[in-house]
Amino acid sequence: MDIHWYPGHMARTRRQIIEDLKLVDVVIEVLDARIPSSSRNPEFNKIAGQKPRLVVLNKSGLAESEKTRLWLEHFRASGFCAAAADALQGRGMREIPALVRELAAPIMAALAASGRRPRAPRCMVLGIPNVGKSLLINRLVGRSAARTGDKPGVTRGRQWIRVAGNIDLLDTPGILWPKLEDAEAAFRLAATGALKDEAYDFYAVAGKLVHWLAENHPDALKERYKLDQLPSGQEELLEAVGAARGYYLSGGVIDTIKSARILLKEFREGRLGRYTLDEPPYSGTASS
Ligand SMILES: Nc1nc2c(ncn2[C@@H]2O[C@H](COP(=O)(O)OP(=O)(O)OP(=O)(O)O)[C@@H](O)[C@H]2O)c(=O)[nH]1
Ligand SMILES: [Mg+2]
Repeated sequence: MDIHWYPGHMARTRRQIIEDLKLVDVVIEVLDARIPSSSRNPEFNKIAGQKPRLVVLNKSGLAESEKTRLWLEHFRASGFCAAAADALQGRGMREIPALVRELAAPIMAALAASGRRPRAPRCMVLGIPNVGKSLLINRLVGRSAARTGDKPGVTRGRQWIRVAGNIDLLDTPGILWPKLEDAEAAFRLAATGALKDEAYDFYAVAGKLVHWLAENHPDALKERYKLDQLPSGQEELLEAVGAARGYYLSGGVIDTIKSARILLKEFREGRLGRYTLDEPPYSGTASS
């Protein structure tokens, strides 16, 4: 799978983030609950490692609950404060400001002790593209303060937003890291929608995905597309989906490109079921 995924603006954003980190007390690292490990930017530990951090597993409504629980356990065992959320469903929204305030409390206390004027805790929201940073912020503030969208790269510049109850949140554009060595992680990022369309071969990703579903969750695939049996190859599976849905080109040829697009879209929307693609490490034993 050929992935070109480090456009110049990400390098600029990364520099801006490093600059802005000096201004904030706490970092919220938003991960995709379907891929808590693949959606982790390994650079964040380097650039934000010193700040108190809350790890939020967002889109948890699209992930397997038990695996989300195990992932939370893993992050906590690794020393992070961690919470699950679903910004679309509005779940987990009360817990986050409370945890941010808790993490910021020692800094606020130190400020007060040094006689400085009290101010709201400042919190940067970090994460790879499309994990729901901006929607999470909107949910926390209870209005559409930040622009959101169902594709990566919606937030272009930084933006401060104040939450009622006194936290200042900094929305940031999603960034990836320059080199992706792990092809499996690249596939999971593409399948869940973290990469721009131009950055990957959607047909190859849909092919791999339909094959993964056929191997691991055949009943979900059969039920969604009303298939009695599943052929074995990727191409044949996309053909079966296209035939079942009536995606034909002139001459009776099945439009497998359309099948691929629809399959990816429906998978991302959770219409094929809730899946956690990254297996949680054994609880309590893993390092960060
Ligand atoms: N199902 C589900 N969808 C979500 C959730 N959070 C965000 N989304 C959707 O995911 C898409 C991306 O949301 P954004 O908030 O724009 O993502 P972002 O992280 O700000 O993305 P960039 O600005 O591109 O880095 C939108 O279509 C949201 O509606 C969630 O918790 N559950
Ligand atoms: Mg955004």
